[in-house]
Amino acid sequence: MTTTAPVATQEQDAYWSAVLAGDERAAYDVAADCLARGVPLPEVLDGLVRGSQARVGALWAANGFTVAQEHAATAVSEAVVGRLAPLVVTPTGPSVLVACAEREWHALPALVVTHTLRAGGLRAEFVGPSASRDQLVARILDSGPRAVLLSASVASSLPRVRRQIEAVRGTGTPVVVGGRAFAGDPARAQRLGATAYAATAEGVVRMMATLPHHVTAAAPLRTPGAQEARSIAASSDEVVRDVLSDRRVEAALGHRDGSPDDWTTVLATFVPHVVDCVVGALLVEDPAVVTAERAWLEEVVVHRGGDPRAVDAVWSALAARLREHPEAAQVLA
Ligand code: B12
Repeated sequence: MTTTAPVATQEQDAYWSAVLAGDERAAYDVAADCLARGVPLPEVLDGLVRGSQARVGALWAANGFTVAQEHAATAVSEAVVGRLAPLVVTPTGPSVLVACAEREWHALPALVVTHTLRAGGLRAEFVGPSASRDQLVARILDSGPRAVLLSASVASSLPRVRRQIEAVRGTGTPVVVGGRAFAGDPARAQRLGATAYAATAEGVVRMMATLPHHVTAAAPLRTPGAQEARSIAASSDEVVRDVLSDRRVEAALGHRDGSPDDWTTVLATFVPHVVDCVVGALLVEDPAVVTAERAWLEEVVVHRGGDPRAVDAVWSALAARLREHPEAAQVLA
């Protein structure tokens, strides 16, 4: 890699203006100019794409962006990443598969990871968001990668990351996990049975030589929390339905106008995510998974003119619904 020439603030601003204008061509030009003046691809992706997506996330949370604007901004960066990719030298190193957990729709983080790995010399293949276990195992058997990398952005994906880890380890392939769902904590990865955790794609490139060539099947999770997690996950649709029809929650949400940006819609659509976060917290033995989500959700509701006590109502209804699960009750306390 060449000497680091960081992305300049003016370039970040120009990229952000292009994203706001939905101008994919202008956004690409900024990124291509950075590459042309010697900024390495990983830095271009980090400074422009990750930087811009962080602003998107902050704006959405503060009610400065609608869901539609969030999608439009993400689409610009996805297109830019796709167009930049062929500009990088074709790698010849070990091959790796990059995948998202089932129902994990944050493709852009995994895409950025894929291209950063390629820039680091690995032959990385991205199998797309929400990869099913069958699809993933079939691809592993076809291509025999040196390792599988799983990306999870939402904490509610942690239970399905576990399922993917079981599937990947069943093929004997090492599995490295990363993404915001881990909140930088390797213990979460270890409790799920991953071979390793990496915070960045560069970290994966560095650890490649030390990864085992063959791993054994994942041992079953036997903690009391894991047992509860299985039972809650098996009835999660019912749990969500019961929470949404709880009188406290119905009263707190009141009349709902159905708009995707209305706080009542936002809160109601988050209930499945919260239930899966509880399951995830039990598996990784970390209540912070749930407390972090609650604090953020309160902020989201308040910024939309809603009453934060509505979030309390969801938590109380969920705690009441899960009262026969002592570990879950502790996580929600
Ligand atoms: C865009 C976006 C979406 C888009 C995604 C579209 C797409 N095509 O990707 C849509 C609208 C679909 C979406 C939906 C949701 N989202 Co969203 N989303 C975001 C947002 C704003 C940007 C994500 C992004 O593109 N990041 C850019 C990449 C480049 O950066 P990154 O994520 O940090 O990834 C880097 C590292 O984490 C690491 N990395 C990532 N994966 C891996 C894997 C490995 C192996 C390694 C080594 C490293 C690694 O390297 C990456 C590159 O540098 C984030 C906020 C944010 N600041 O990131 C929220 C965010 C991820 N979303 C969030 C939530 C809650 C949701 C929803 C549940 C909301 C809802 N109720 O509908 C759903 C869940 C959908 C699902 N099941 O997947 C939360 C997650 C909180 C949590 N921990 O649970 C976030 C963090 C918002 C927040 N709280 O601030 N979202």
